[in-house]
Amino acid sequence: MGTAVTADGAGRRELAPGAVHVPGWLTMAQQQELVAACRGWARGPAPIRHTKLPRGGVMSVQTVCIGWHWQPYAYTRTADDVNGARVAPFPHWMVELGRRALVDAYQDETAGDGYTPDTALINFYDGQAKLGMHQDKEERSGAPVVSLSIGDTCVFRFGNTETRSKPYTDVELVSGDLFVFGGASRFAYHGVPKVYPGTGDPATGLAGGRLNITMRATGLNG
Ligand code: MD3
Ligand code: FE
Repeated sequence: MGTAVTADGAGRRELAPGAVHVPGWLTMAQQQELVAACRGWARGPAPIRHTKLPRGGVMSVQTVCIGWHWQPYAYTRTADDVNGARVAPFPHWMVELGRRALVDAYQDETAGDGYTPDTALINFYDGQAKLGMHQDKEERSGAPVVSLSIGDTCVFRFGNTETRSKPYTDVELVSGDLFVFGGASRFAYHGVPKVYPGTGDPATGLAGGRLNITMRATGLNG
């Protein structure tokens, strides 16, 4: 077929060096627990909001952060563009989930050793929300990003490290999917051009919309 994208028996796919998609990684029980945890963080201490952009717009996606608060284009401990509150701590159980994600994505028992994510951006997409092509480069660390998807299916667009345009690969992300972005893929452009409303299973606890959790290591102290 001449394609660089291959799947093994478990459905792992390496889209590009370091970029691994593991469909169906989360159990329904794990998805339910994550939805409940995110619902709590969405209420506070810094409530979920449409992030304000520097030129006066707002993002269509709604975001709440834990560990560190991100706003364009810096991390702080307090949500200065929301209510000034210190964000919720990054829980150790999520560090452990991130480490297991690296072990499974890279099929290497040692891949999670030394991985200590200290922030997560939790994005909520209603039917209209999308995320334009961007790079995540506020982190002072090349450690992998771990992405977990729950709820409605979306189109995830994985690009290249040079430009926000082609070449890119479109992948459907379904509830329960894991995606790890490490190595050469860590600073690639990516975005979410489309969410398919009504495709999620309400049994997750999400009646509608899409939840995405991305764990990162900021490389910051304090
Ligand atoms: C590749 N979130 O929060 S997850 C973001 O589905 C973000 O909400 C999308 O892009 C979402 O910044 C995509 C996949 C993802 C997240 C971070 C990455 C891919 C990435 C950072 C570097 C490279
Ligand atoms: Fe991103």
